[in-house]
Amino acid sequence: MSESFTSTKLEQLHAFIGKHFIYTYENGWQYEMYLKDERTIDYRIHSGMVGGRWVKDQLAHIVRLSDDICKISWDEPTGTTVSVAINFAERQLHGTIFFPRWVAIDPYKTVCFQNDHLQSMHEYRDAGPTYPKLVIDEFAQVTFIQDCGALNESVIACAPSELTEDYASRLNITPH
Ligand code: FER
Repeated sequence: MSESFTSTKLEQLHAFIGKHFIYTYENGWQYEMYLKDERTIDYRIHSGMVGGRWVKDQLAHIVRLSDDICKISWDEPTGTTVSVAINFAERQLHGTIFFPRWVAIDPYKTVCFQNDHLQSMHEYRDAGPTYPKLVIDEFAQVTFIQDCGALNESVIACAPSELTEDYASRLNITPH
């Protein structure tokens, strides 16, 4: 199969770029993601094992699977790897998260504004232990979707705990 057939073209991602959405995994973990451009995501984690963590400018692989479905995959500075497929039409998502052992043992070490702590995340990652990994394989319900346009730095701009009550209730975010 030719490369041009299997790879997603930039114009096929236009429908997805700028999307800002909130979702809750069946295990109760609540996440917020913003597709900032065709290679970049910002996100906040509202509850769950690493609730409170937030990240800007994570490099990601974003592909189109259908007009309504895209898949986003990335490798964190912590060594956690994530792949998320989102069906915007049915407001359903499936995420697979591969946590290195050190994150499973001490999840709070990753709870921060990661951009300010990239060096320590890399040090933790390299110190391990990495194995056995903790694999989380969960469906989620998407509870909120809006379009914010590309490269909007105001979408994910503060810690989950710093959101105003108004904003949290408009976005249907459950305080943790
Ligand atoms: C997600 C699942 C996991 C997600 C992010 C993560 C933004 C990241 C976890 C981590 O870095 O510990 O759906 O979406």
